[in-house]
Amino acid sequence: GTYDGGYHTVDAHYAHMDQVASQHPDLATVVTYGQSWLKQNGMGGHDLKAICVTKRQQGDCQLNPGSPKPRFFLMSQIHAREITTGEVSWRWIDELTNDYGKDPDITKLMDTTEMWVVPIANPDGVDMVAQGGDNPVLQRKNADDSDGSSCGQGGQIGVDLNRNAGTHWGTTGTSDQPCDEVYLGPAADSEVENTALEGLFRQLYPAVRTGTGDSDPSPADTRGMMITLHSDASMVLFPWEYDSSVHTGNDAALRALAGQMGSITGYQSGQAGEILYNASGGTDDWTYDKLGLASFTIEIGDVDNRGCDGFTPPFSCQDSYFWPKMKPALMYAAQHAAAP
Ligand code: 0X9
Ligand code: ZN
Repeated sequence: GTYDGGYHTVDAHYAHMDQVASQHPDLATVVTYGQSWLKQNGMGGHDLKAICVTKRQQGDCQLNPGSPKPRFFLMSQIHAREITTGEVSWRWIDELTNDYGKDPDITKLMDTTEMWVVPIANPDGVDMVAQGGDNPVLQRKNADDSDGSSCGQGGQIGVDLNRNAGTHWGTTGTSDQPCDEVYLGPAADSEVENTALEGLFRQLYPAVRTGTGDSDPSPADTRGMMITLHSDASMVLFPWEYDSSVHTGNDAALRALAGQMGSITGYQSGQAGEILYNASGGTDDWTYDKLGLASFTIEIGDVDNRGCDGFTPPFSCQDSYFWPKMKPALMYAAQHAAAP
């Protein structure tokens, strides 16, 4: 189903992924990588699902880190209310599968690279958003209320999954109050949505980094890139996001790639603390820290003042504005997944 003028529910996203895979069995494979908090606790909820999109040859789209093709990983809606981001993933999946064999750039990309997509990283949260219908509920976090079951007016249950990852956990930009929007959770990686995602990352990418990061000069894994989509600040961000006074050992390469995506989109680029705020425990710091991936947060926004700002812009903005801008940025990124 849809809500608020056309935005897709979790069930609609999952049906879309299954439909693409059955229509293009040589181009798309759906993988279940875990269960949401509500599902694990027998209260409804959802499986956690990814789709691997590539012109499949032997060995492709398998859950092992030895894939012959480089992997470009795109995820969205880890913050449930950032509903533009899931729509961008939807269109990315369609573009890759519909234009294979028609558009030479897509064909080349599909022949050489695996595109992994998790359109809905936080399905329980997205259900809450969609239940508001034409007035979406602005739920950011997941549905884990075990730390504070009633938050009252102005509060919001759940853990901020983008503060919960086990990398410099709890050092900056977090709250330990369960009803706050940036509640970091009771422990690093306490949330199943994150541990399942991290398990998927570990199955897809070899761990090439050893230490904990900070001053580790080893190069980013040249076989992978991860982009997590957020909204709506019009920025391209890269690690370290927990503290912009610390640069990664790959600062020049990450900064150059982010700058390119910034010029394609018109967005600012930098470490979070340079242009937004420091915040620890995010997905991008985790995939850089643990796996050495070239990792980015893209904050989709209305940088051109097209009447498309906020978390719930008019649905027509998706096709008229966001997708035409994001497509070339994602193409550029995916084409550089092999050699960031
Ligand atoms: O605060 C966030 O999690 C992101 N901004 S949002 O308005 N979408 O909530 C920015 C995240 C940047 N990355 C990390 N801090 N790891
Ligand atoms: Zn966000």
